[in-house]
Amino acid sequence: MSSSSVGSAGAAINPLYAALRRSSQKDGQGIDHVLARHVEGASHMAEGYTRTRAGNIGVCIGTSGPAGTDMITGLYSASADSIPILCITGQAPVARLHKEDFQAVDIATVAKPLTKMAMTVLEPAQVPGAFQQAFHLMRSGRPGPVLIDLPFDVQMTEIDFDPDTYQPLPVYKPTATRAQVERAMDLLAEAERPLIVAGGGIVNADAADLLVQFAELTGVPVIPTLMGWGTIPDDHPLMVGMAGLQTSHRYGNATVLASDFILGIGNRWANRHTGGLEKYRRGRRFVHVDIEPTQIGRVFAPDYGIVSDAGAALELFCQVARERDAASELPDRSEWAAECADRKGTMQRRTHFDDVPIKPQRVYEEMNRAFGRDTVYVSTIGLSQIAAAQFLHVFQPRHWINCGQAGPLGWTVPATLGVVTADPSATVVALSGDYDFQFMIEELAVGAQFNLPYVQVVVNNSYLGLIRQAQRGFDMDYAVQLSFDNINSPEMEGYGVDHVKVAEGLGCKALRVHQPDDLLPALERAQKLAAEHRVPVVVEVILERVTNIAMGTELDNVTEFEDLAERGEDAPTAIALLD
Ligand SMILES: Cc1ncc(C[n+]2csc(CCOP(=O)(O)OP(=O)(O)O)c2C)c(N)n1
Ligand SMILES: [Mg+2]
Repeated sequence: MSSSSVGSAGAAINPLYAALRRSSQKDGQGIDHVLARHVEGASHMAEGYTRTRAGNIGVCIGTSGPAGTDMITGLYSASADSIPILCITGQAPVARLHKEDFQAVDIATVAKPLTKMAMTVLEPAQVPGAFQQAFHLMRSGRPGPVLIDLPFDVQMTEIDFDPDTYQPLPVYKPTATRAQVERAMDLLAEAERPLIVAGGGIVNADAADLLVQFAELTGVPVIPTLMGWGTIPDDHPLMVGMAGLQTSHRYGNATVLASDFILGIGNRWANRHTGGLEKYRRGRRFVHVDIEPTQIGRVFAPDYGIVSDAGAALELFCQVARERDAASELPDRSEWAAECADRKGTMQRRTHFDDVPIKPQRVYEEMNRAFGRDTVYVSTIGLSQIAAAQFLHVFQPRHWINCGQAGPLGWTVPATLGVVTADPSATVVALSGDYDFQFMIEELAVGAQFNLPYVQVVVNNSYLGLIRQAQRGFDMDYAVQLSFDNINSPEMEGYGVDHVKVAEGLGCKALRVHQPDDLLPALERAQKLAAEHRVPVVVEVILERVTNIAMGTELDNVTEFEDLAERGEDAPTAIALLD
């Protein structure tokens, strides 16, 4: 089997690169390598690679000193979202570590709080054990990243190691007991308006099918979190919306507020999902299932907690539900589910606007038209990402790939390259605001060099839009503008950076759209260009500079800045059509 690594070379990691080179020459059996243009980019590529398929672990490699510190953001983003990546750094020779050698930073200490293990291997004979432990930890319990730091002389030393008899350590995953699941089912049975909150732990456990089975068996509607989006298809009758302050649906929030019980599985009660806890908790009971014992009770004390891998718990939940169903002991939830479905069918936001410059809502409407059910979306943060979660549709797990907790700008391009590397046959569409795109735009060259085709939508409002909107509360518009007169591209009309020229300069194809009716043809053409040239294709959409996207501070006070949908034609690509 061949596997993939990304990174950027440097003197202190050359011995490892020498071994990689020998490995990659082994005719499809070795480890491939993709050379990143920025080492932070390598760390996000590794994340994208991991997030694409169950069992994947992306490996990012850098030299000593600044390469390690560059990758810290990737370690943060990975640990925050429970994503295993292996980060390998070069280091000064062991005898020089205390002497302030060139580029000898104590990266293991720097990385410690962001990893499950961060280790400078001081003895060459410990190298196999360090890697064995790394994979054991990355895969066990709550998954997360590991950093292994290899001093130059440790890399150079020959040791005895027999790969033929090497055995990975068993992976540890706690499992719910039957008694625990029975107890949770009893609490569920006592509720009148129950919901399941489905988190990213279900994606990590590869257990979306079990979630849907359990929801169908019990008839209990599901609210996916942003990290769990796709665990139940958007058009499933029991998918009743996302809840939260930003990346949420009006009907999702209304349904959470109408509920009297929530079974959270593989979720972490993120503050942008719950909003104020007083409002979120009042009038409802909670059961929390999580793989990490110390997550239970971290945000608030649930009425009942179960420490379990989401998949193992859902197996048991399905089993108990099936038995109770056979004994006619399951409550009928059809009226409550119909009420939730009714909200989904009526509480929609308007997307159909003909304005020029284009309003962002229209972009997502056209993306829904252009891209099919199998599309894998990748995004980071900003008004762009928030609106995407409100308006796009996701039908499968791992088809919304997002750094939910950390949200580092610049993540989208490199993470998407990792996704395409992991699944070259997938239809991949990335979405960036102009600022996110500019943070790590140089990685486009990696896509051009290594033939990693995808469609990169850039919604350009020439603003740090989310921060501009947040500054309304301070009555200011300060240091958030990206606009200037570009002396080389007067056609940008004050929007500043000419993303089309930059993308072309980096070896990609690029289109620019000004008119709403040109969006669909441009998105379709971009897909064709990607397939033809096998490089990233950028679609830059010139947006209205100021559009506020719906958000709030509590589930019941989300401000709607635009008109709501009243007729089907106002939101023609919504899942449940009006009229
Ligand atoms: C590294 C980093 N710095 C700052 C932020 C804070 N931040 C979040 S969104 C945002 C603005 C994003 O602008 P853009 O990508 O153009 O998206 P828009 O909101 O305009 O759609 C900023 C500065 C961040 N998330 N990451
Ligand atoms: Mg912007």
